[in-house]
Amino acid sequence: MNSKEKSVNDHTAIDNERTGAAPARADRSRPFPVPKKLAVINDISGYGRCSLCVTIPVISALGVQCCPVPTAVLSNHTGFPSEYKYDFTEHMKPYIDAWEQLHLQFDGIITAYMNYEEQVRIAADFIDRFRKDDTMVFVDPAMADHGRLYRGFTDSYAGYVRDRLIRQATIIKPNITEACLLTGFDYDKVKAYAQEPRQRKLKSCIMNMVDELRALGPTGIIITGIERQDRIINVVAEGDEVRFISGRKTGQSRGGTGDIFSSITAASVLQGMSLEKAVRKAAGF
Ligand code: PXL
Repeated sequence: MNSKEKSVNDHTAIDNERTGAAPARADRSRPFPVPKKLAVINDISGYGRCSLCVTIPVISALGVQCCPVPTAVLSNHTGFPSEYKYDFTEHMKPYIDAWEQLHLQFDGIITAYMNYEEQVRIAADFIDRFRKDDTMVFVDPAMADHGRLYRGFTDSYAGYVRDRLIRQATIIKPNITEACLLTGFDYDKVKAYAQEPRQRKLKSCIMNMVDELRALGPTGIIITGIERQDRIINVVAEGDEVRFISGRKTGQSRGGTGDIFSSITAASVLQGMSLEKAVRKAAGF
């Protein structure tokens, strides 16, 4: 192949990537499956089965192309007593600019673990630049669990995520700690309600929380990890419907559960599954 032919072919490949069109093939009778593309803004934690290390294989296994935007490279997640971290903030902008030069577009965008408010700003800008009319924007606030912020996060981070990301989202997936931080509800009170024999107070409190989150803009709201005796309740709100999905608790909760949950839910919705069914699938994994 001469160099001119090669450059034309390279362009065709880029155009096909961008538009989702099937490349020219000798046999046009067989359909060419073009995977949906999901950009994922998250860190790489080498040890601890979380973030991009689980997101990439899970999304790929579901037949969706995962396109990572790394926020940092860590030796392990911050649930361990210490870690080495290489922050990627200053590289995110040129990395994203390079994608824009190729006119890439995505069927879905997931935002997850970020460390700094500057990264939240970059993620919000990424959504503005890369979303199409029908792009699903899936926001996992990824900042806290079990009533506490992850190490390294400041109290102001929740407000920043709410104003910059939740307002742009199609679907959000806070765990119950993050939902409390985003809405100002008292985590300990919700936890106590969840232990009461009757669920009336718990449900009324969660419904108020859902209303507050819905008022910010997202049409799909998933609140995960409400522990009630030996069960875990996940809440799914879509349109006016709110469902409480209860499943058996299996073993201890581990870091990275949220990333797997987001990956399965987002990839399944992109493949045409209803939000409720996608959440049931993710919860059963
Ligand atoms: O998925 C949660 C997560 C992701 N990335 C890092 C984390 C955590 C949770 O602790 O520390 C670096």
